[in-house]
Amino acid sequence: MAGALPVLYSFRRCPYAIRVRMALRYSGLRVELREVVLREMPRELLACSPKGTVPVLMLPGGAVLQESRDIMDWALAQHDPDQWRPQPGSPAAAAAQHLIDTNDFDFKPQLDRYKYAERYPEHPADWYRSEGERFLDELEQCLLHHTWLLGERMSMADIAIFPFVRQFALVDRGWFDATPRIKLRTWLNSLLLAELFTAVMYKYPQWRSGAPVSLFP
Ligand SMILES: N[C@@H](CCC(=O)N[C@@H](CS)C(=O)NCC(=O)O)C(=O)O
Repeated sequence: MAGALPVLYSFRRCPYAIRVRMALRYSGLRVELREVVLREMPRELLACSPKGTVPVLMLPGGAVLQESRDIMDWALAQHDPDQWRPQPGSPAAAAAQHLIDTNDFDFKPQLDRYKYAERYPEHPADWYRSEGERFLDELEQCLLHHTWLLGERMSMADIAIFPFVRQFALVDRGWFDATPRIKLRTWLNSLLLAELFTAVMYKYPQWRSGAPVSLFP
């Protein structure tokens, strides 16, 4: 019954929401999806999550997950068929934590400054781009050793980071494709073509109070 499903507030192009939708789809979990517009956050969302960001997952018991990483963890804790989560305490777990932290706390602000350079006139866009390239180089180094960021299998690190690299590449795809990071380009292209990504980019109409329920996936 749809009323008993978790409710996901999402924004289609938001990289945090993309990583969450990919994790939910991979885990085979179904939610009610409420597509929002960032400048018109619905009051139902603000009532359960006053910080006013997406994604947010409201669980049927009343718990609210307000961070994309918590939502990914919640999904994978229920069903993780290909072991996306590395063994706790393993070197792979430490590597995943380091890469995702660097993505969220260093690379994401650099991406925002590169993408919206006109809002940060202290430096030109190229300067912000070169700041972000340090992380791209780190990813390239990982991918020189194996197909995916942590090894020969896709993991939650790939999915947590991919939507942000995608956005960085999209700012100037010609520049990105001309850079010598061949492994990173191959990695990005294979994720862009993956059904796991294309399927979660379906365009849902903006949700408004009283709208019919949209199921995801
Ligand atoms: N740390 C949060 C960040 C979420 C976030 O910043 N989402 C953006 C959209 S991509 C947002 O909701 N922005 C609205 C705002 O800041 O007003 C997470 O991991 O979920």
